[in-house]
Formats: sequence, structure tokens, C-alpha cells
Amino acid sequence: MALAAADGVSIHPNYLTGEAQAALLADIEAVIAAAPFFRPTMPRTGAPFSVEMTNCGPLGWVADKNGYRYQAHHPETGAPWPAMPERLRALWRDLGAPAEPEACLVNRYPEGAKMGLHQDRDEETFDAPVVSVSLGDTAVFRMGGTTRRAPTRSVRLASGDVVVFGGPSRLIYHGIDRILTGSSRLVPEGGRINLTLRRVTPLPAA
Ligand code: MD3
Ligand code: FE
Repeated sequence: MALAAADGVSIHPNYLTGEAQAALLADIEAVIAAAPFFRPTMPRTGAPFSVEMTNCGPLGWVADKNGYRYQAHHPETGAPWPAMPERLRALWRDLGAPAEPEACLVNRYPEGAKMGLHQDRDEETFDAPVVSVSLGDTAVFRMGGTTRRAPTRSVRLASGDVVVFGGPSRLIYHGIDRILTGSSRLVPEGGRINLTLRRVTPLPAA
């Protein structure tokens, strides 16, 4: 059952069974083996993120001195990103998202990692939703409105939860306040892995 948390937000608690979470984690471990985690840095200051990242699909999000952007290659190995696992393409389709996902950003949160309040606006289109899949330890997720000063609310995202941010919610401010260490046994090394499926380029004409 999907819950409407705000205009355009659909939360699907436990969308993935334990078995489906394990199968998806195995797909992501293969992605990580081909495209190792890198640590993004803030463009102006060079300050490192506390979250490590990698990507799969034709495009991947990166952050370094030169800014935030999508590119077709890993910033350290120079290799093209690994293919989007079929399981993720099926999930995107099953949720009714349009066309094909072009990027899956994989965020890894060890104990103590967080992500400040931000908007995702490096994509060329906001016509497709962002689909978020949580694996491992529960996160305390903060979601606000389309301005930085709008009121925010806190939502817990547990392993297997999927959230679709479409329509007006596509441009909301959001972040991760903290990780509840030890809340899941899915990820052997502990911590949380979040996947965000995205469309980067404009949708193909109908
Ligand atoms: C709402 N990731 O990768 S997932 C991100 O848990 C990001 O790793 C967080 O924020 C994480 O950019 C939050 C929920 C989420 C992700 C992307 C969104 C919500 C969003 C993009 C637009 C609107
Ligand atoms: Fe984001």
C-alpha cells in the first residue's frame, strides 16, 4: 500500500521483501565491484561528503572541484558505469515511471554519515520522478517544501522501503539527518545503502 506523504510523494513501506532486498543487494555488490565507491567533494570548498557514492546506468552523478554533474564515466577509473540491473528497470516500470531510468546513484552511509538539506536539480528534466530505494540500516529522512525555509518533517526510511518523488515533490528540499546503526542485518558491513533512480535527459516524445 502506498501512502501519500505530501503532494506527489508516494511512500511504499516494505515494497521489497527480504528476499528481494537480498537479490537487489547482490546486484548492487556487482555494480560496486565494477565501479568502486568514490567520495564526492563540495565544488567550492573541496570538503568531502560523509557519504560515498557510485552509479550504474548510462549516466552517473559526480561532485568534485569542477561542480555537480552527470557523466558517462567513473571519475577515478574512467570506465563507463555498469549497466542498470534489470531488477531496477523492472522496479521503475512497476511504479509507473516513464521511459527508462538513465542513472542510479548509489549512496553508502556508514555510521555517523548524513546528507544536508538540498534540492536535486542537476538533471535536464524534472518531468520524471526520482525513485528512492532504501537498503540496510534505517535512515531519519527530512523532507521540506520547494523553498529552503518551508517547514520540514521527519520520516524513517527502513530497508525495503521505496519512495517516489514526482510532480510538485520532485523539487523539494530533503536530506538525511542520521542513520540508526544496527537497525538492519541486511548489509554485512552495516550501514545503509540508498539507491535513487533518475531520468537525466528529456523524456522521448510520445
Ligand atoms: C526528493 N539521497 O541522492 S533519498 C540524493 O537517502 C539523496 O541517500 C538521500 O537525497 C538518501 O540526492 C535521500 C530520497 C530522495 C532522493 C532524491 C530526491 C528524495 C528526493 C530528489 C528529489 C526529491
Ligand atoms: Fe537528493
